Amino acid sequence: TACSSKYVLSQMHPMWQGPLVVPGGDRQSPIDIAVRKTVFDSELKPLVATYDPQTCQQIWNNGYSFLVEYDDTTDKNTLKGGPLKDKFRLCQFHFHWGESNDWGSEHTVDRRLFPAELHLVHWNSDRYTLFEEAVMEENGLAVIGVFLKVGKRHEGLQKLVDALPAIRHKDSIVEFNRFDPGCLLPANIDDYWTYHGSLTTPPLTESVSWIVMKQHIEVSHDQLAVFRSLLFTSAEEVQKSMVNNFRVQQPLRGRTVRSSFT
Ligand code: SG5
Ligand code: ZN
Repeated sequence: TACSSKYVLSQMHPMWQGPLVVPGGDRQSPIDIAVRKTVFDSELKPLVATYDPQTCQQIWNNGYSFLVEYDDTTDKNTLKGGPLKDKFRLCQFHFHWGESNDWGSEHTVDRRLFPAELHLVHWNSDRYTLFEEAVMEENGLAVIGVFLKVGKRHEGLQKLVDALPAIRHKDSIVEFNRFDPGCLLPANIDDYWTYHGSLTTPPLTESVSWIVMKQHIEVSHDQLAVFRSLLFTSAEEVQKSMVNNFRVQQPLRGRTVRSSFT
């Protein structure tokens, strides 16, 4: 199975305290999407994302990124279609970003880096009853990736940006309500790439159907600057800016990246 082999990860990170034994090896994420090597698959359906802003609960700094969490005890936020055979439920979204606008995304397109990347994390609620269960299983998770580019200010994102100063330090949590995650999707969600991969943070399990949007969204330099004002550290520690919270790229190892468009 995907989790049978183990190897020692040598990458160091605030969240990856020392060498860490992780599962897997053959289908890790993130990857570079080499556009000419992607394969068009006419069987790929349009994605159907249905979100209820009322289920938004809180925002927290987990010491690696900030997470906006949703009530996932019922099927109020679902993702279907696309490459997915089952129904998936949103539990949280978060971002990865760089210290400058020249890098920060986890995935790349023809080696092109973006200043940030959004991840909307969903788990398979047809087959599993809890996120924690789905995380360990093949086909347990579906994550939508959206690239952020610097341009004009993103109105939807601003409500989130305004909440960030309250969770500057690691482990801080504040209530956060009525946020529609759909407002962070690009206008065209029918064009995407998809491949089988892993979580990009511990537990790094190879349980993820990745759906990476072709279209990016635009945010302002000032909005990204507020992301960079967050801290990896708690109030007692020497301040360390939360930047460059992305994993290094992983080998494709014979996998195919499919595209929903030509
Ligand atoms: C898992 O992977 C982690 C998230 C982590 C994403 O969903 O969840 C767990 O391990 C809980 C069992 O971590 C948490 O939710 C903290 C408890 O998200 C982050 O750490 C924020 C970057 C990472 O998913 S990803 O592959 O989309 N980057
Ligand atoms: Zn992520």
